[in-house]
Formats: sequence, structure tokens, C-alpha cells
Amino acid sequence: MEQHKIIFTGPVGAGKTTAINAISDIPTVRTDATATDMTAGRKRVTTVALDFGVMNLGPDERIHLYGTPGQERFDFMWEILSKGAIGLVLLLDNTRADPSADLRFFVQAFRGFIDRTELAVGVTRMDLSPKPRIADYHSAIRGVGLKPPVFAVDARESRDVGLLIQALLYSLDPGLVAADE
Ligand SMILES: Nc1nc2c(ncn2[C@@H]2O[C@H](COP(=O)(O)OP(=O)(O)OP(=O)(O)O)[C@@H](O)[C@H]2O)c(=O)[nH]1
Ligand SMILES: [Mg+2]
Repeated sequence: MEQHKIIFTGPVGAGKTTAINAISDIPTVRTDATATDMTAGRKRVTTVALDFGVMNLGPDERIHLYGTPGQERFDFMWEILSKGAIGLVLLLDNTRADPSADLRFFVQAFRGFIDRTELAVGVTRMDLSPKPRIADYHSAIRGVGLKPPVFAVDARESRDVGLLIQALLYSLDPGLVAADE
């Protein structure tokens, strides 16, 4: 059995917990706690340690999905969770005040990891706020020297989350996805 590990990160409310829950083939492990600080203005619960789910790629290949907390005060978990992972899914919430700043912040925070592995970016809540557009994200991320796939996704939709993971796997190893199809 081959096992790979992928990390989901991004700001509070981007949909990390929702996405892992939507795609996981097992009941997910969550560490949601009642939000007490400024996060409470945006949502009722927030991840304080990690999310965990598993996606079966084939009979003997699995992906372990780990979600980080979005809140910066739990950023010590980011490095712990990233150990041994093969790629990063960055989810951004298009309704936040400055999603491009969120993009730059998380790319900076995970830069060492991204340079060793691969990145795929998913933009959620575009149904609620159509701007910035995907093209704006492409230029923002080219500005920091990266060229990852960027998709509009609804974190509640397993198909959307699945496409994002496939794009990440494809960047890592085109054979990995092709072999499964
Ligand atoms: N309308 C809309 N809602 C979405 C979309 N994607 C996710 N959501 C909702 O946005 C919320 C995301 O919440 P979480 O999954 O807890 O976010 P998180 O990234 O885990 O947040 P923290 O753990 O606090 O960092 C959920 O209520 C989802 O149902 C989308 O594309 N459109
Ligand atoms: Mg969460």
C-alpha cells in the first residue's frame, strides 16, 4: 500500500475542513472548537489543531489529507503537519477583504515547503463574490515566481475538491493520475 500525504491550508473560513470532509473516504477527524476571538465574527467554529481524512486513489494507493488551522496563532501546527507531505493545496476565500494578500501570506509562510514540493490553489466562495477573478490570482502568484494551477472551487463539492487534488498530483507526477484512470 502506497500512502501519500497532502496538506490543505489557507485563511480562516476558506473551506479546509469542509473540503477534506467532502472528499474523504473515511469519516474525518476534526478538531473544531468554538471560535472566541475575532474569528467568531466570520464563523462559529474553527480548527484548532488539524483535520484528517483519507482518499483512496486505487486498490493500493491512498492519500492522507491533513488540514491546518487557518488562524495564525496556531501556526506552529503548520510545520508539524507539513512533515513528509508531497504537496500543498492552498484554499483562498474570495469574500475576504484582500484575498491576494492572503495568497502572498500563505505562499510566504509555506515557501520552503512549496519549493521542495508542489502547490495547487483553489478559490472558494466565488459564487458570493466574483472578484478577484482567477486571472488576478494568476498574475499575483506569477509575481512571486510561481505558476501553480488555480481553480475556482466550492469546498462543499467533492468533484471540485477532487479536481484540485488531481491537478496537484498531476504536477507532481503525471503518471500517478494517468495510472488511476
Ligand atoms: N457559498 C459558498 N460557501 C462555501 C464555499 N466553499 C466553502 N463554503 C462554506 O464556507 C465555510 C468554510 O468553513 P470551514 O470549512 O470550517 O473553513 P476552514 O478553512 O476549515 O476554517 P478554519 O478551520 O477556521 O481555519 C463552510 O460553511 C462551507 O460550507 C463556496 O464555494 N461557496
Ligand atoms: Mg477548519
